[in-house]
Amino acid sequence: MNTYTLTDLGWSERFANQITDETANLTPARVYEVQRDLLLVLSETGPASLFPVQSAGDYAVGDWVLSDGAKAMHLLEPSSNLTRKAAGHVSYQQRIAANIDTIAVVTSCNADFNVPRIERYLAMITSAGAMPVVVLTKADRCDTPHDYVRRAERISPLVTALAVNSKDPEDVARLIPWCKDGQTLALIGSSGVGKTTLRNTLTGSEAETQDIREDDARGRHTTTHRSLVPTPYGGWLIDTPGMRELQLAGMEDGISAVFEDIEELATQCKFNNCAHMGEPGCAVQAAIAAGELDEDRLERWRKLVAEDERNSESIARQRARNKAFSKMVKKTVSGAKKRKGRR
Ligand SMILES: Nc1nc2c(ncn2[C@@H]2O[C@H](COP(=O)(O)OP(=O)(O)OP(=O)(O)O)[C@@H](O)[C@H]2O)c(=O)[nH]1
Ligand SMILES: [Mg+2]
Repeated sequence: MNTYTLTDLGWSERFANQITDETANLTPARVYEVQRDLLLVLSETGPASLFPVQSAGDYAVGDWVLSDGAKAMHLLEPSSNLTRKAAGHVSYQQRIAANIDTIAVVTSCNADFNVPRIERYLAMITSAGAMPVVVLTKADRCDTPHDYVRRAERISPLVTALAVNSKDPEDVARLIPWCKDGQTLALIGSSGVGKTTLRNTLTGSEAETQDIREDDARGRHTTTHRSLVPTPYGGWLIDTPGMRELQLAGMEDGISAVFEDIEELATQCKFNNCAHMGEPGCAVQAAIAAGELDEDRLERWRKLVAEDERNSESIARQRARNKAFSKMVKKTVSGAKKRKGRR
């Protein structure tokens, strides 16, 4: 692997400002892969592996850490932080990637294209503090790729969408502005949409890709871990495994941004606490009646707001339980030490 300057790696004043007198003797390094008990990092002196001082789940690909040569002693506050509620019946927020400037929602011009899912991703990306783009792959397999571009851009003014054949370097070159000169671009989306194919075309790598199932266009979860790789344009790319489950938590601001039209209408309702369920003077229902707002979109907004609230509450409850438990453990341990001391 080449060596890079800190600027090449995406370092900025924002991170430099977090260095204190106590940490001034440590070396900045950027995480390119999080393994179970090890962080793989890049610094000005080249690649290295570091032991995490916190649990591995506290780190994400793209993070900046300060290293003493063997351990990641300090984790710097990221400029953007992509998370989701961890999959399954657990209540915590899982970190996916950090310090990403732009996140591409990758979906295909086929049965994978799904407006509710794109809305979810957009809320996640906006809450993460990154800029979203929608990349519509497999344009070469579709007669009307521009219909997909229009449908994606209609979702929100936040969306810039482009249709590409992921195997065509000329098409894929349209992504270069987001992954050049120290900029980081992450690719997220379902399995089989062509994230790794885009990565291979952009970076000239040969990471494994696999055909999708013919019947329902679903992928086979070929990529199994997240990694930060250099592009030939002086920037960085994060390829991710296709996500099976995508639940929101703590993303109220992202939902508001994606559904700004509804939230704006809601400010014009007669009652502050209008539930838009048929109250008099409801601007949201009036917009539906006038054909200016899609009723399904209102339902999707309600669903995401409720899901985000539910998950945020269960995460807060779990945190409180963990805190109470560790307090109890500390008390028991210190009680035992005191008793031992008295003997
Ligand atoms: N014709 C065509 N095929 C594509 C395009 N993009 C991806 N493919 C094919 O779609 C299949 C899946 O692509 P991958 O790049 O493995 O998909 P992925 O998003 O990385 O999938 P996971 O790693 O499972 O999350 C492969 O057979 C690719 O060759 C495209 O734009 N056009
Ligand atoms: Mg892949």
